[in-house]
Amino acid sequence: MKLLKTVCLLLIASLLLTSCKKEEKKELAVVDNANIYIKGTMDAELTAPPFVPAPVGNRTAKKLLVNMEILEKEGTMADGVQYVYWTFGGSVPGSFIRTRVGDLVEFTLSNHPDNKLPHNIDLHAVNGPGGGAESSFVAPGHKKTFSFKTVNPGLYVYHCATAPVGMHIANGMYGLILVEPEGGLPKVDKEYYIMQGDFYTKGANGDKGLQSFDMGKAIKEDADYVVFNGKVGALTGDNAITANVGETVRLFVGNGGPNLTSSFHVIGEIFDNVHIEGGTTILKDIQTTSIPSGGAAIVDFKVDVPGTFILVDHAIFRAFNKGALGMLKVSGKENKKLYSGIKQEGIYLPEGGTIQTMPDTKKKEVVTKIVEKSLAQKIKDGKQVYMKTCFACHQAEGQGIPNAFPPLAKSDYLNADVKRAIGIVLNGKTGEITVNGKKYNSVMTKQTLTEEEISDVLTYVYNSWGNNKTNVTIEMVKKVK
Ligand code: HEC
Ligand SMILES: [Cu+2]
Repeated sequence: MKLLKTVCLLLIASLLLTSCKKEEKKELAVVDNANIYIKGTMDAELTAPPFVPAPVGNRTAKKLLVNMEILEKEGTMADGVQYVYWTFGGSVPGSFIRTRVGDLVEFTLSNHPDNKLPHNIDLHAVNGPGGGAESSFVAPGHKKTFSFKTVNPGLYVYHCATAPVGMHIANGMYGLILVEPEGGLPKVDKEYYIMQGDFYTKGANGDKGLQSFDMGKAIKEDADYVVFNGKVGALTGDNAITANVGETVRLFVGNGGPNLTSSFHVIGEIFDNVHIEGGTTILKDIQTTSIPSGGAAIVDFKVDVPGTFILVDHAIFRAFNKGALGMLKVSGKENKKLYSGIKQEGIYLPEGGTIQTMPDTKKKEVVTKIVEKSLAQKIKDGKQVYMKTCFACHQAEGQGIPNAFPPLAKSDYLNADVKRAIGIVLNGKTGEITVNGKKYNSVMTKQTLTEEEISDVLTYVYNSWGNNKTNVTIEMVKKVK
């Protein structure tokens, strides 16, 4: 009996020991990727969606030169609807970057001289402060280079991280970078690049003309458009992605957000493999995969029958009412064993049947009384509004950001005309202005604030940083409105 006990104990001890050793090995593996030897230099191939660069295969790790240009340019959101996109490489999502573990990526980010704003890049594939954001902040007409080693295999989002971050992302500043494992991903027949994004426009969905960004809706997460690849119809009709019966298809799917999580689904297909959240874990036989904002997934499946397969965000109003709908057209021979098509058709008349009506949603008018607060209270409340709403652009001490956001501190422009300042907060501002002798030609979005909040925030601004101490009343705001 005693002998048996000792043997048992020894067995348990050795089991514990070996499991510890395994842990150790795992940790070493990560360190190993950081130490993979690089051999030679090559230019990275970059592609616009829905295409991806050639697979890495079994090439050795290299110094990989990535040259990406930021372009702010007008494009089409939907039929008759224009939007000014901010892009990495001229497309939404930005150019696809394909690397392997151990590559030393030398990244050069150029901000086109015609652009209006500074930008930067945060790549989720980077182990380093801000994912590169801190090293890549670049003004129009400038470029910056930084480098990083790819350590963790997976599919990663990159995005602009310049304040106000949400606005840069909402305007299209995101894309994907793939880090393939040693030896590459398994071979498939077709590969495509798809990325979801939500957009917020001044007008409602479908309102024609050039639409500008709506900060208020973005904060409320009330998207007018939810789309794949930057616009309604980027992947439908003649733009559909294609495959032939019998082929394997891999989709690199990302979600730029800025707000919404995607319930990514292909109608009439089942994903054979899903790299959930773009990582190394593979789930099999998946119907819908959740892709968080700022996340990605790699899905693959074999197409067995011909037809049009619809790609959707299965939060389904987004697909049929806001644009999150794409198409995969598969051609080839039918396979009746897998799918019969219609076998019989007849008429069915059940009893009853009701017509449903929509609930009445008439808005109730809210009447509020004007109550002027004390100056001290207004300054206190105004500071809160400022830190929430204006701070991202005009900065903590109202100093602004050179060449991008004008100063509010000791601003001659501000102090010269209070009505004009109220108008700017109410309606936003574009076009060239001169503040303290420096020219600015940029965009301030309309701020969705109440009259009271506008009177508070401007009173705070006027009573701070050496400005002329104007007390902006609610009455004054009402007059300008
Ligand atoms: C998204 C960034 C952004 C936010 C947020 C923002 N502004 Fe601005 N603001 C700008 C830009 C850009 C301009 C210059 C517009 C131009 O070039 O026509 C500007 C101009 C101004 C001006 C006139 C120029 C000056 O320096 O005196 C005032 C006043 C102003 N903003 C106040 C505010 C206040 C108050 C808030 C918060 C309620 C606010 N802004 C929020 C970007 C922003
Ligand atoms: Cu940006």
